[in-house]
Amino acid sequence: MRGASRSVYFATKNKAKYLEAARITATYGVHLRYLPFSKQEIQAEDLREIASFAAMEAARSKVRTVVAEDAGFFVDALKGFPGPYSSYVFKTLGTSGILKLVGDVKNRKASFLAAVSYCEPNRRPISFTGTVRGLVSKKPKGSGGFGFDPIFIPSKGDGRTFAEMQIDEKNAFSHRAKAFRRFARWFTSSR
Ligand code: ITT
Repeated sequence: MRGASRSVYFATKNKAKYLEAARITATYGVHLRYLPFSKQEIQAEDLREIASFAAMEAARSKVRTVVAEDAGFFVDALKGFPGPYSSYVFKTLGTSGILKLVGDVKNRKASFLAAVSYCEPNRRPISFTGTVRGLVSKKPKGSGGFGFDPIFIPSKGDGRTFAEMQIDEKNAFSHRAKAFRRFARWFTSSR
C-alpha cells in the first residue's frame, strides 16, 4: 500500500470524535485527517442514511475522499429517544434533561450507536456500524469525553461513566471504536 492511500479525511465539527477515531485507525496504519465540516442532518431514522448523506456532501463539496459519522444515544425507557435526534436534544435538553426524562425508572438500559460512511467524490458511500450497551447513570460523573458521556456506564466496564475514562479506555468499549475498526479493516483490505 502506498503512503498517500493510507490516509482519509474525517469530515466532522466534533474534534473529540476525531481524536477517538484517529487513535483507532492508527492501529491499522490508517492516518485519519481532520476536515472541519458541519454536516447537514437530514431527517431519517437510520443513522447510516444520515452519515451517508453527510459523507457524499463532504466528498462532493471538498473534492476529497472522506468518512463522516452519525451517532446517537438510545434510551430503552424512552423507546429509543433521543436516537437520531441526539445532536439537537443534547443542545436543547442536555444531559440533565435526559436524566429528568428518565427519572427514577428501574430499567436504565441504553445504547450508543455509530454509523461511519466512507465516500469518494461522486461515488456511492459505504457504511460501517458499531454499538455499545450500558446504563444511564443516576447523576453525571466525570469531565472527559463529550455529549452524553457523563451519564453513560458501559455494561462491560467497571462501573465508571465514559466521561471518567481516558480515550483508550472508552475506545475499548465504544460504538465509535467498533464502527471505525470495521471501517479500517475494510479500508486496509480493499486496497
Ligand atoms: P458531527 O460534526 O460529526 O456531526 P456531532 O457532535 O454533531 O458531530 P452527531 O450528530 O453524530 O455528532 O452526534 C449526535 C450527538 O450524540 C452528539 O452531539 C452527542 O451529544 C451524542 N453522542 C454521539 N456520540 C457520543 C459519544 O461517543 N459520547 C457521548 N455522546 C455522544
